[in-house]
Order: sequence, then structure tokens, then C-alpha cells
Amino acid sequence: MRNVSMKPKAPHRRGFLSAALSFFALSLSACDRLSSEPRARSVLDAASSLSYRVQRLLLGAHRLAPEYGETDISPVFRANGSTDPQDDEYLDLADREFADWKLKVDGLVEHELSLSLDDLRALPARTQITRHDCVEGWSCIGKWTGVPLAEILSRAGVKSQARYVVFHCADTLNDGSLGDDPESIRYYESIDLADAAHPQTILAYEMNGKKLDIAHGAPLRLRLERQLGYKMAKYVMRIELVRSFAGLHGGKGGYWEDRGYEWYAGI
Ligand SMILES: Nc1nc2c(c(=O)[nH]1)N[C@H]1C(S)=C(S)[C@@H](COP(=O)(O)O)O[C@H]1N2
Ligand SMILES: [Mo]
Repeated sequence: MRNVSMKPKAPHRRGFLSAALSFFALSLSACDRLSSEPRARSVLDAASSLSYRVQRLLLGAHRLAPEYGETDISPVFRANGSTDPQDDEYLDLADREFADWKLKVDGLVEHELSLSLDDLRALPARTQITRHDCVEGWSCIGKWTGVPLAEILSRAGVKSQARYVVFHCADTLNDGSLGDDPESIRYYESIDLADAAHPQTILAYEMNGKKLDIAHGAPLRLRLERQLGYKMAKYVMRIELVRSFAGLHGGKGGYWEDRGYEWYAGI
């Protein structure tokens, strides 16, 4: 499925730089503060800080994931985790083809946002063909189109106290992998501001040239190309800027992190 002789396409650095320069500068300074600040350090220490810090150092915060060509796209892109959410709110939105859906952006921002799919489509878009790696050991190559997260955050205005971006999803994950887990909570994830500012971090509304389908996270899902699949929240409803994710459910920053997976799932 993976064509190893294929050369990654040239990255679109310039577009990103002009679009997100100010936000980028902010996130770099946030990064510096992060490494010197004891409280943030202790959260990182609990969440695999070694691999996080080593990867950041060796690979650089802004290294691009490889991009592929149209012929590399997997004929079938496996869907995983929630693939057909049965939550009432989600079913109502899906019934009307997400015409009433709005992405909320709140928390430590200057301006709260509420964006429809049309609003998102009117923003600058990025298309990327990338390989998705699931922690379970499978990979697929797909083409994703969406809005760079940096575009949204620069419109919301990230307050200086913010350190992380939390994604709140519509689905209660029930794939049987947790047995009879009495906890019925919706999927959630978090990333830092350096990853939020990365050019390949997009909120995708299209997959392989078509409207994103329900199995793969309609109407909007995160693509975070340098980390494993579980970081890439599907069915995103709300984006919250926070100082710390210690108060979010189990305190490890994500649904699977709270069940033992690493917070920084670099590949
Ligand atoms: N909201 C939500 N996002 C999610 C999941 C999920 O169950 N719910 N599963 C994760 C996992 S483990 C993977 S591998 C990818 C799967 O994305 P796909 O269905 O498009 O292959 O979504 C991730 N994001
Ligand atoms: Mo996964």
C-alpha cells in the first residue's frame, strides 16, 4: 500500500509563515515557558515527558510529516474507534446533514467563536496526503482538506496564559475495548500550542476529495500528522484553550491517555 520510492511533496512553508507568523511566535514563547515552569513540567513528567522532550529536541517542533501523491492513497481507509455515534445530540445534527452544527471555540481566548461548516469552508484551506498510523499497528494513506488550526486560533486570539488546546467530541466511545466500563464519557483529546501552530495541523471537513463521512469523523476531525491516530479527535464539537488539562477527566489529557496511553504520541 505504501510506495516507498515516492518522494514527499515540497512543503508549503511560505503560506503557513505568512498566515500564522504571529501565532507561531506566541506558541514558541509558550514552549519556552513550558519547559522552565515547574507546574507544567510536572504534568509532562507524568505524561511521558522523556519521549516528548527528546522528540521535540531531535526533530524540531516544526518538522513536517511526509506527504504523498494521489496514487498512494489507500483504496480503503479503515475507520476505528467510534464509527457511528449514537448520542442523541449527534444523531439530530447528522439528520440535518450538520446544517445546525457549529464549532465552538472558547476558554482562554480573546473572542469566543461559533463557526458553521460554511464559515469554516470560507477560511483558508490546506490539503495534504498523509499516512495515518494507529497504535494498534495499521496504517492508511488519505487525503485531507480543512482549515489550519492556526487560522482559527489567530481569529480567536489565544490569551498568554493558554498552554493547551482541548478537543471535545460528540461521541461516547463504546467499541467494547473497555469491557463494561461504567464511565460513559465523550471522547476528548489535547495538544500543545506548538502542535496547534504546525502547518499540517488542520481541522478536516473533506477526505479523499469528498465531504467527510460519519465513520471518519463528520462533520469535522483533527489531523495531527506527526502523532498517532488516537490524538486525532473525530466529531469535534468544541475547542477549548486551557492553562492545564489536570482538571479534565482523569487528568492525563485524553480519553486513551486516561487509560494508559502516552499524551505525546510522536511518530
Ligand atoms: N471522537 C473520536 N475520535 C477518535 C476516535 C474515537 O473513537 N472517537 N478514535 C481514534 C483512533 S484510535 C483512531 S486510529 C482514529 C481513527 O480515525 P479513522 O476512523 O478516520 O480511521 O480516530 C481517533 N479519533
Ligand atoms: Mo487508533
